Amino acid sequence: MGISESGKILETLAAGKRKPRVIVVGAGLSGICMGMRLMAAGYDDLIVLEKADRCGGTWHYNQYPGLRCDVPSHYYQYSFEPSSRWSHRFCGGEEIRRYFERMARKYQVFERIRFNTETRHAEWTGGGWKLDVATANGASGQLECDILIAACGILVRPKYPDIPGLDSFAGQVVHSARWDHTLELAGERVGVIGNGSTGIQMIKPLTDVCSKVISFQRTPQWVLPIPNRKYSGFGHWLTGKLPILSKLYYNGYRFLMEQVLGRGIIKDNASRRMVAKLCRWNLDSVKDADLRAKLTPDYTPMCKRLVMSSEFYPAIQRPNAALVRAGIDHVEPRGIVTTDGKLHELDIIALATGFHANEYMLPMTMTGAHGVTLDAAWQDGPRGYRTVAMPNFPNFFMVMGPHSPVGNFSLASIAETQSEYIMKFVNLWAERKFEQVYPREDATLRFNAEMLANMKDTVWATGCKSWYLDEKGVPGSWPWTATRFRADLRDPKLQEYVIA
Ligand code: N01
Repeated sequence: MGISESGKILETLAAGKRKPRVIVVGAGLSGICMGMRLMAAGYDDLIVLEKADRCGGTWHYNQYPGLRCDVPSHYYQYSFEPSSRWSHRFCGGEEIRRYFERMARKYQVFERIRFNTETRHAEWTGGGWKLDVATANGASGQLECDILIAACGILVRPKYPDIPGLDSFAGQVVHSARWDHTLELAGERVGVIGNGSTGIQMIKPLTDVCSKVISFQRTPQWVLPIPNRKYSGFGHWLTGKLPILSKLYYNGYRFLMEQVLGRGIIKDNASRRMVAKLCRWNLDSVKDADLRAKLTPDYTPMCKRLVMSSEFYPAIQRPNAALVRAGIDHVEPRGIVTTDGKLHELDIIALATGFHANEYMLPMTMTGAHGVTLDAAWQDGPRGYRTVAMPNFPNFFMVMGPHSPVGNFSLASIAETQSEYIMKFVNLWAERKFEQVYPREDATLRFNAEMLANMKDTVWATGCKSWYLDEKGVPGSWPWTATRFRADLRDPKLQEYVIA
């Protein structure tokens, strides 16, 4: 069972199978992918709960100037639903969001999404899940299902820095993930705090229109220069006529991300060294020695998420751009005061300070079998079984759950693999092979121990601070190859599950 290359249903629900009531929490690319698979297989007793008023997840919440995906669009899409019309190699946020919404509509997932509806609590009743939900207009209610799937994303809750005096700023303060579109940028003096992928992406478009742009940089970033090629009308026509081209694009970029960059992340190898050389070469393009020194990181490239940009270095060298390395002491009504005592007068402060990463379905609370709560299960940090399930949480699955390879590969591809795996359990339930299923505690502990043991070789563990590491400094992302990820999730190892 599955979705064919053309997105057609290969097998509908066979006679005699029961149809589960499924609830998916989240209508981002993961929840939509899960919904598409369920609908394609005929499991249409489906509700998707989405707390926002649009689908798209990340691509709905993030709308800051210059927002683009750092994974090529031909690979940041579902392999079974290739688009021939991507405008650029790295497309903008709204174009990506529209693609996922189009997919939700095509597979009739869209009409099953309950927007403005937040899942507050999920309780295992012994025979299924009961959910407490609340809507944006203050109403609350309960829903029940046989199978619950969390697809809540990983970088969701914006992190606001604890900077003294930030509230006293006379201008506007805006977080990248909650951009205010009424903000007039033309001619303004903007300070950008943070220079991860987000902060760096903003600099060029801001310098296009603002009178002054200051990047407040606590830790420099390595930047890999990949030009953002625009695809021509002829290119669209040709890719539309020859679907093999889409496939070639997809496989080519997948190879590059997974087998070149991805392998360099998990082992110190030739691609790690090649990336380091390319980043160094890119940095050397900065003419001013003082600026270059300020932009030079002291850690291994890819330890923090590698920034892909051929625009940042040219933009930060523009006359209306400046880079400040001195720490931020406090904010006062006129602007930011750095630890060297200097006041940087500003009209707008843009916070590109990232997210409370790896919270998954939190702050939703859950109580699974034997009264085990999510808080208790995750008291030492989010832990899961092979990224998709948790002991004591029956008939519960996650897309993009803990330890997913979010640092290495395209999230669309990860969602495909995980949702296909989850479908195997949905089918088994439909075939009455079980009433409840969850991974065994010992299998989960073994998986986590093996994963941690492999973390020491990854680039994340080479001495930097990033959202890939948890509060104890332990990396939480998949430390193996994409090939292993797909092999691990090809067929459920039912002996590693409690089945009743
Ligand atoms: O967030 P980040 P992000 N004072 O956590 C700084 C994806 N993404 O939104 O490094 C001063 O990476 C912090 O400094 P430091 C992508 O996966 C993708 O940029 O901790 N500075 C850092 O510079 C990415 O990895 C795309 O010293 C403070 C920055 O804020 C992930 O999202 C685009 C501070 C946070 O960087 C997150 O990226 C955008 C403080 N108090 C995002 N607190 C693309 O696809 C934090 N910082 C291109």
